[in-house]
Amino acid sequence: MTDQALPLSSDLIATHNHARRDALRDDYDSLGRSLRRRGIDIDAIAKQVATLELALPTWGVGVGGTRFARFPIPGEPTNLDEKLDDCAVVQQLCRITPRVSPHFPWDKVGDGRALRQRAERLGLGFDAVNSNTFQDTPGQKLSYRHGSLASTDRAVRAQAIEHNIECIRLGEELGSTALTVWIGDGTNFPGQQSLGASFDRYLEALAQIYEALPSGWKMLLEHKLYEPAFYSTVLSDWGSSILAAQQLGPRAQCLVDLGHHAPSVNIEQIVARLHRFGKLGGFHFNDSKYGDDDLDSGSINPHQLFLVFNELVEAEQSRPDAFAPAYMIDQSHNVTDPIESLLSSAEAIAGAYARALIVDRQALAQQQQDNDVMAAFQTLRRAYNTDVTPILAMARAERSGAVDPIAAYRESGWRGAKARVRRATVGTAGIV
Ligand SMILES: [Mn+2]
Repeated sequence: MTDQALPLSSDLIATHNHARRDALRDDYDSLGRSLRRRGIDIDAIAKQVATLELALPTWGVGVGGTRFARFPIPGEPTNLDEKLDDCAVVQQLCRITPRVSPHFPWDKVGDGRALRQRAERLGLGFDAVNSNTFQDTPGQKLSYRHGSLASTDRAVRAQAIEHNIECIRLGEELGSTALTVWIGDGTNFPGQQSLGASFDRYLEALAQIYEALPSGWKMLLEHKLYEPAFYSTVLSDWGSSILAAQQLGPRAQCLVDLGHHAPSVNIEQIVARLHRFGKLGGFHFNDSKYGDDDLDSGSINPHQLFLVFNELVEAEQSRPDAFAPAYMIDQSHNVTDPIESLLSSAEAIAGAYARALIVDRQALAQQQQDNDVMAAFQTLRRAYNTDVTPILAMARAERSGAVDPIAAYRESGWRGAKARVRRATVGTAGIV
């Protein structure tokens, strides 16, 4: 075990928690009594909530942007080391984000093992690695302008396959066990490509990457309805995704990003379907109003987040042996301090999980069997209306996290201190 050197002082968090200890105990005990009357053990819920693990994407700690502009803030991370430091701050305060998900080639470093050790000292591990064939990298031989894994050009496909295999090799050095593949391949014009043949080329390329998976690894296929392609996208929906995953084999699974669906699509039902067929491999959390907005989790539609977790908990409890999805926060923080957004999002996701855990599933099953519609709805509604804040705060405090993570972060003065030592970044357009 490597000696840890966490970024924030443990005294700072202890002092923060001490000032809030009595009020938290009061709120927790009060909620505990209320839940006990409903036959629920609050300590068991707190213990289960503490097992939640959300990966942080390395790109999530930088300030994002739109296709119009990016507005940097002083003290934002400028390299992978600094990104890891910021991820470690998030983990230290909330205690449910123990792993980082890197993106290659953005995060490419010479010595993966040294990077892994550095992360371990910060209390972090590595989650799924993400390949990138949706843009060209300086020095790259062939362009992805007309596609990557589904390109009509065999040499371009070979280059994209090789990049994915390289990601797996880098991931092995970091201790990762999954490769997430999202491609931007698709078309902007009817007739631009054969809709059938492009999917065939994609499957053929994926099969070669699948063959290169080390033992114990999974390949996660992330679908997205549109953008950057606006007429057709090769892996556009969960139907295409499960077809691809089923054709590839058991180690290929589907990854659901909340923002990658048509408006109004019932995402919780997709979760249930994918799990039913053993293909629910991962989840990317964010929120949206119009499209793939990458807003903070639970900021627009917290009820949907609850309903998604209701299905995830149902899946977890019904077939625990077949349930190990990789969870990641996948957002673009354009107008907030990214650390604060990640803390707020982790809280929203953990809150949705806690509410789903207190659903009376036995009663719900009986009400569904009896077609007692209103009672079944009220069973879900009662759980959703429960303020679980004290459970989340207690689960954090008991593991040396902060009772109020955003307040503790502000008390630490982290960003201001980093603004004095990190170089200023440039506000280029069009980066997420
Ligand atoms: Mn995503």
